[in-house]
Amino acid sequence: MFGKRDVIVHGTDPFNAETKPEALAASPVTSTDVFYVRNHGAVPEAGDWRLRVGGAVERPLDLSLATLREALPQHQVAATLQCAGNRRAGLIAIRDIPGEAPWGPGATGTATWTGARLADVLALARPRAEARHVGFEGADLSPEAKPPQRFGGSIPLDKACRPEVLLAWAMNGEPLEPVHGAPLRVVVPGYIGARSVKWLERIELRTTPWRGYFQEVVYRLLPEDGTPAPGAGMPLGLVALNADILSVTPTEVRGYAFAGGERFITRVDVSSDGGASWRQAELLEDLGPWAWRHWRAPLSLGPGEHELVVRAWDSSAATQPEDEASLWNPKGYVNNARPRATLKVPQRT
Ligand SMILES: Nc1nc2c(c(=O)[nH]1)N[C@H]1C(S)=C(S)[C@@H](COP(=O)(O)O)O[C@H]1N2
Ligand SMILES: [Mo]
Repeated sequence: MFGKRDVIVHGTDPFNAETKPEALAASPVTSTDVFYVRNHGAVPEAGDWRLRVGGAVERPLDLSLATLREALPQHQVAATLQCAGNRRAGLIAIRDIPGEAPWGPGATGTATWTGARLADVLALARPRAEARHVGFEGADLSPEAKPPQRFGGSIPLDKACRPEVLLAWAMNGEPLEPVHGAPLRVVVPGYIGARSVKWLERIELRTTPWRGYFQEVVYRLLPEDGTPAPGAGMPLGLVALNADILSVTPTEVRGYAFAGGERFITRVDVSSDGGASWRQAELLEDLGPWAWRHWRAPLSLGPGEHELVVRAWDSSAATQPEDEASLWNPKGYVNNARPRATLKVPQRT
């Protein structure tokens, strides 16, 4: 079903599923068949497909996939996608968040994306001087939206012109799967997953950010006492520094750390005494500036109960907040608290 194996399913209509920790730990590049899926409506039927580029441009475009693939240089980027709701379960444990999926650590993953640079397409369309934002609209109709509408969102024009932002038709060297946005999706490294619009059909150059439901009402960080309403709270864009634990044994702890934005991971510390003392973890394979780092630290835990805590640091010298209690928000976004795990090592008999 859905061409996905061995995932934790949070919903079937629409399909939503996260990668199990052991599958994330298996490789710094997440295998496509277990890569998380976040959908807000049904996967659209494949059909005649065109990409239209319009709005504040000198030259509106109507492109076929063949034109995109053949007329423009092809590029690859290893990039981590992370849903703003990743790790929400930790916030729900503080106080319930009805109607939102209890994502664990697996609403994130890293893939190698292949496609054309959005910048190259924009250069053909020639944005007018007043253009400030680039909007993306998918082919999927979301019944969750008020009113029901296609999924969409925008990024600043400055970011859209960066070389890392791709219109991707392949993932991990294979044609993009329907559930991940075939035939074409945006990949915006460093931004929340919601801006990497799947089933892309329309690009709109704008003077203002996207006004649709998925940017004006949701995917916004509300104050603790706030309620979702158009324009309420702050729009999420750049991903915040985050990390989680993927496996623990008495001899080793492993996990991921993702800096987000244009920052990179500089260090990961591990404590096995509840945060009283810290030791540096080893950072594993470096897939480039847009991907997470896996990390590992040896442990030698004797019999008893041990409280593990992890804190990642990024290139702005920021580290993760202490705990979820200080981060709770009504939609349950951006849980980037220090991950914790309790390990009981039995007495040897
Ligand atoms: N058209 C469309 N694009 C979309 C979505 C969607 O529901 N429809 N979900 C977004 C969200 S919230 C995330 S986190 C990522 C997830 O991408 P994936 O399902 O390929 O992992 O896609 C984004 N792009
Ligand atoms: Mo998301």
